[in-house]
Amino acid sequence: MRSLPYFCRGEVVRGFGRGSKELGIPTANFPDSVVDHLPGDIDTGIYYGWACVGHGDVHKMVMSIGWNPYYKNTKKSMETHIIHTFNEDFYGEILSIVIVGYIRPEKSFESLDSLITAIYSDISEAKEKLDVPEHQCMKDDNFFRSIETNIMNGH
Ligand code: ADP
Ligand code: RBF
Ligand code: MG
Repeated sequence: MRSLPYFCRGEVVRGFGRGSKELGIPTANFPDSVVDHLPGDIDTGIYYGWACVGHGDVHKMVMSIGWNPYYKNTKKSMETHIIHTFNEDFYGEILSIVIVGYIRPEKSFESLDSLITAIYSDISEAKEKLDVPEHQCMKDDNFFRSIETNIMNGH
């Protein structure tokens, strides 16, 4: 995928509310405007990278891009699970992410439990892969430190 690393940011909007309630794994959803801007060579699937909420710290993340075949969604979504415990929800805040690598395609599962097990395995894989120096340096990218300037300049 030639477009990786892929940097983007956008407001955190409401999804179906299933992430935390049904799976115990909250995912911050991007609006359609961000989803529609994805380059054509970024396929649907599960990815890992770095994420930051507003001016906060940069954390590891895993994300799902696509139609969530287990739920048969009709709208493509980009959902980020930040590997960090937040005390409060952050709907309406600006989420900045960089996608650095691909894990697997989206799948449908026999049960909710097997979907949850797959997501936990994605989280461990992401944690491990993001520790290599090539990916660690992305965490310190200026993109995460100059949010106002970047927004003013339309990036
Ligand atoms: P929705 O369907 O509205 O996206 P979720 O159940 O997926 O609902 O919950 C997502 C919301 O949970 C996020 O928008 C954010 O405000 C909050 N949240 C709390 N902790 C996290 C986290 N570690 N990663 C992502 N979102 C989180
Ligand atoms: N949904 C699927 O239907 N199939 C998947 O393989 C799948 N993998 C996911 C992997 C990760 C790391 C995350 C964060 C989500 C994944 N989801 C998948 C999306 C999940 O169904 C979705 O987050 C919830 O439905 C809440 O919107
Ligand atoms: Mg969500």
